[in-house]
Amino acid sequence: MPEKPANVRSQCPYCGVGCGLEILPPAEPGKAVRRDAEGTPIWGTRGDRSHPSSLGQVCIKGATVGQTLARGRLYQPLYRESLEEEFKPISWANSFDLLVERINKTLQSKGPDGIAMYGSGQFHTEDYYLAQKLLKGAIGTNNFDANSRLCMSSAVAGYTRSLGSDGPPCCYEDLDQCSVAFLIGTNIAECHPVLFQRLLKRKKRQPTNVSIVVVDPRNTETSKAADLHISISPGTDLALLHGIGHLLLFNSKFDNDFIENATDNFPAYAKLLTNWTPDRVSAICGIPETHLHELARLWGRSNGVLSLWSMGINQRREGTAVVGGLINLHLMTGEIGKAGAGPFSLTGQPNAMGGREAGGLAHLLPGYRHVTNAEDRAEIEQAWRMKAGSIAAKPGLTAWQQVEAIESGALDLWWVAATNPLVSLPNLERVKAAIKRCPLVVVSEAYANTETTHYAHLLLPAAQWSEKEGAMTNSERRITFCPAYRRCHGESRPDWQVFAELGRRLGFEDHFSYASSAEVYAEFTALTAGRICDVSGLSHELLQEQGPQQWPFPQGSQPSSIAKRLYTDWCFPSSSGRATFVAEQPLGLAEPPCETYPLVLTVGRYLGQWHTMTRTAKVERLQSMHPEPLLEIHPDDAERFGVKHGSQAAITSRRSSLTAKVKVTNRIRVGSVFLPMHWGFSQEKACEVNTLMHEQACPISKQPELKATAVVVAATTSVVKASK
Ligand SMILES: Nc1nc2c(c(=O)[nH]1)N[C@H]1C(S)=C(S)[C@@H](COP(=O)(O)OP(=O)(O)OC[C@H]3O[C@@H](n4cnc5c(=O)[nH]c(N)nc54)[C@H](O)[C@@H]3O)O[C@H]1N2
Ligand SMILES: Nc1nc2c(c(=O)[nH]1)N[C@H]1C(S)=C(S)[C@@H](COP(=O)(O)OP(=O)(O)OC[C@H]3O[C@@H](n4cnc5c(=O)[nH]c(N)nc54)[C@H](O)[C@@H]3O)O[C@H]1N2
Ligand code: SF4
Ligand SMILES: [Mo]
Repeated sequence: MPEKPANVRSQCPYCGVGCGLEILPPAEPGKAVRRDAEGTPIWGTRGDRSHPSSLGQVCIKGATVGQTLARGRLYQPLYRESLEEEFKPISWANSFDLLVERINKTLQSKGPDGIAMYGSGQFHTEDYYLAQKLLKGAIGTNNFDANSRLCMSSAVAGYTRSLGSDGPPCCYEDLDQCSVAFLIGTNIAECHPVLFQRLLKRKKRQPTNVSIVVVDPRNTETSKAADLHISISPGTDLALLHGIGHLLLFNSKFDNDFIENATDNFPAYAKLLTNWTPDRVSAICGIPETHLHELARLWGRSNGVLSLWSMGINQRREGTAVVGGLINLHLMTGEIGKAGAGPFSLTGQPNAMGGREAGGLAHLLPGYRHVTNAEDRAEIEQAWRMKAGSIAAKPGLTAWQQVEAIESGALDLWWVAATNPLVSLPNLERVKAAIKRCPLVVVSEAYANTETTHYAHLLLPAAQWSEKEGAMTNSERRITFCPAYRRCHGESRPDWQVFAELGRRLGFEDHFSYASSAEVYAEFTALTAGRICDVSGLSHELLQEQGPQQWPFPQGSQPSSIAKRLYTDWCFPSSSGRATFVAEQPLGLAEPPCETYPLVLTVGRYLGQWHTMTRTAKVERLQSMHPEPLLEIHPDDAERFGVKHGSQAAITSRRSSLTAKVKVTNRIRVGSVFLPMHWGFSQEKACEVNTLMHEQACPISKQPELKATAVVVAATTSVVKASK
C-alpha cells in the first residue's frame, strides 16, 4: 500500500465524539519534515471543517494522534508455549496452523464454548462484523464480548428496555438548541472536549437561553461551567432522578398527551414516585433540598431538556435502572424526539456504536438483533449461508464471565483483541491469577509492550487506524470512512483480515473470501436493511465521495448533512410501538463505605490521557500535562487520615493495596477520593487502580461498578512498586 499524499480525511480514533480529522503528511510543501522525539517522520492532523459532527474542531488528543502511530509497535507474530518462556518469532502461516489446531482440539474436548474472544470499541466495524461471523457463526459460540461491556452496556440495556431498542436518539445540534443541558455522571470537559466547547460557545452566545446542570460528586472542569452543580453522594443518582420525578408529578409538570399516546406503564411509575419526597431524596443524595427544587423547576418549565451521560451512571451495579430512571423523566415530560431534547448517552470509544450495530456483545447479532430471538438467528444464518442452528440460542460469556470461565477451567482459548484488560478489568489480581491458568491466550495488539502482552502465548501484530480501511460510527449515529493512509508496520495485519483468513482455514472457504474491507462492509450493511440502525444505503464508496452520513440510511437515501433525530413521530421500536416507564427502587452502591473502609474511591479520566496509555504515553505534550496519577482527597479527609499534599498515601480496599501521591483539594466531596484509571503496571509511575475495584455488576447489563469501591487511606513513606 503506497503512503497517500494529501487531502486525506478520517475520524479521530480516540473518543466517541468522532471528530473529523484532516490528515497532513510528514512533509508538506515548503516545510520541514515533522519528526517525533526519536526522529521518526510523523503525520499531522487538524480539524476537518467539512465534518458535520465537529465542524473543524479538535482537542489535544486528536491533534497529536499522529505522534503515536509508529513508536513501540509490534512487528511480527510471536509465540511461546508457556508464560515463563521468552517469546520467539513465528510466521503468520504457523500462527494460523496453531490456531486451527487448538480450536479443533477445544471443539472436541469442550465444544465451541471452550473458546472466547474479548474485543473492543476500537475495532473498525468490519473487524467487529467478521469477529461475530467467526465466533458466532463458524465456531458456533456466542462467547464474543467487547470492552463496551465495561462502558456502554447499561445504556444499551436501558434504551432497549425503555424505548424498545438500542440507539441514541439525539444529535450534536441539540446542544445548540436545548434550554437545559443536564449532564449527569459525565465529565465532558475532559472526556468529550469538542462537545463541551460547543456547549460553552452556545452559553456564551445565549447565556440566558440555556442552563447547564452537572451532577457529579466531584467539582470537575465540566462543573466549573455549570449554573447548578449537584455534588451528589456517589451511587445515589436513581434516588435523585425519582426525586425530580416526584416534584414534576406533584406540580403537574408532565405531558399528558405524550404519556397517553406514546407510553405504557405510567401508573406504576407514578405510584413509585409518591415515596420519593424531597426530604428523603436530599438526605440520601447528601444535597440541599433547594437544589432538588431548582432542578425540578428547570425540568418543568423547559422546552428542550437534553440529558447527557456516560460512565458516572453506566458503571453502576444498577446502571440499567439508572438509565431507565433518566429516560422516565424524558417520557414523562415529552422531552424526546424533538430538537434540543432527549436522553443522549455519550459513547466512550470511537466505534463502540459501530460495534453495537455489528452485534459486538455476547447477547447480540448484527443489525441490533438478539441471539435469544429465533427469527433473528435464522435471518443471520441464512445471510451467512450457514446451517440452521449454527448460531447458539444462549447468550455468550460477558467480559467478566470470561475471566470466571478461565478460572474454573471452562475456557481453553482466550483471544484478546484491541483492548488491554490487564489494566481495565476490575479485580485485577484475580484476573492475573485466572489468565495464568488459560492454556492458550492470544493477543492481537498494535504495540509491543502492553500489560496484556505480558500474559500472551501468541501475540499477533495488528495494523491499526491509519493503516487499515474501515468505517466508524460516532455518538450521534454518524458514520465516517477511515482510510488507510500509512503502510502497515512490519508484518502487522488488519484484524478483519486475520479473522477472515482463520474462517477460511476452519473450512469456511467461501464464507470468508473478501477482496477488500469494502466487501465486508457491504455484507454487513445489507444485514441492517429494515432494522432501526438501517445503513443498507451506505458503502465505502458513498462515504468516501459524499462524506460522513448519519443513520438511519436505508437503500436509496440521499446523502445529507442535515442532522437526524429518532422518534420524532412518537413511534417506538417496541412490540406495542410505545415506550415504557420502568419503575425500580434504588439500591445504592454494591460496596458501600463501612468502618474499616470508610471512603468511596471513584475512578475516571484525565483530559490528555487515553485509557491504558498505549498511545498517549508516547506524546511528550500529553505526558507533561499529566506526568503522574494523583489521589484527590478533600482537606477534611486528608486531616482525618493524616495524609499531606504531595506526600505518598497507601490506598487499601478489600482486594488490594497501592500507593499514590496525594493531591489535597476541595474539588471532591468529603467521604470520596478519586484516582485516574490510566497507569498500568508497565508504566514507570504505575498505579494499578483496578486491583482495588470489585467486579459486582448490574444484573441486566452485566456492566461492573467500575466507579466505586470502599477504601481506606493512610500515610506511608514506602512506595509500592506494581509488577505483573
Ligand atoms: N481524555 C479522555 N477522554 C476519553 C477517554 C479517556 O480515556 N481519556 N475515554 C473515553 C471512554 S471509552 C469513555 S467511556 C468516556 C468516559 O467519559 P466520562 O464518563 O465523562 O468519564 P469518567 O472520568 O470515567 O467519569 C465521569 C464522571 O463520573 C463521575 N462520577 C463518579 N461516581 C459518580 C456517581 O455516583 N454519580 C455521578 N453522577 N457521577 C459520578 C466522576 O467523578 C467523573 O467526573 O470518555 C471517553 N473519552
Ligand atoms: N476503574 C475503572 N476501570 C475502567 C473504566 C473506569 O472508568 N474505571 N473505564 C472502562 C471503560 S469505559 C473502557 S472503554 C475500558 C478501556 O480499556 P481498554 O480497552 O483496555 O483500553 P485501551 O488502552 O484503549 O486498549 C485498547 C488496546 O488496543 C490496542 N489497539 C489499538 N488499535 C488497535 C487495532 O486496530 N487492533 C488491535 N488488535 N489493537 C489495537 C491499543 O494499543 C490498546 O492496547 O476501561 C474500562 N475500565
Ligand atoms: S473530542 Fe474526541 S474525537 Fe474529538 S479530537 Fe478529541 S479525542 Fe478526538
Ligand atoms: Mo469506555
